[in-house]
Amino acid sequence: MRPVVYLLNGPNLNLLGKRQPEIYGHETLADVERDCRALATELGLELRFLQSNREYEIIDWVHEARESAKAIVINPAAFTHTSVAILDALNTFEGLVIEVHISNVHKREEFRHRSFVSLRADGVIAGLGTEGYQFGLRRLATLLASASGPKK
Ligand code: DHK
Repeated sequence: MRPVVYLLNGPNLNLLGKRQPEIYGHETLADVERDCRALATELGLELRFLQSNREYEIIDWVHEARESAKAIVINPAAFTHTSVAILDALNTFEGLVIEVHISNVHKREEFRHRSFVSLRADGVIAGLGTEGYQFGLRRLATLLASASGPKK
């Protein structure tokens, strides 16, 4: 069975491509989903690609992932900097967590420098554009393969 990976996107990322393209680029979320799905197939991962503007929905998806997923890639967007609740949810998840930011949050306003989610993340990617999601998936595939041992 292919390992399940949840890829979660937070608020306003549904507007990717239209929203401040000078910061977040011209690719839409549908473009990102298409590319991530193609890569996940290549890497042998089963992808659940989700986006919500509602904090509780992201928390519910993390709870869902507890039951079925080996890893979570999460761009919590603005919730990165505010949500103890998402951090608490991620702390109940036993698999790998990769945090992705499209922009380099450290080059931006000070309030974006702090991430609650980084207190749990196994890896953090920032400022590599929407390609960051793909780097995250590649890294997970490597880690999951080494965790499952050599193939018989
Ligand atoms: C996306 C957002 O919506 C912001 O609130 C974060 C993040 C940065 C990103 O770079 O993907 O501060």
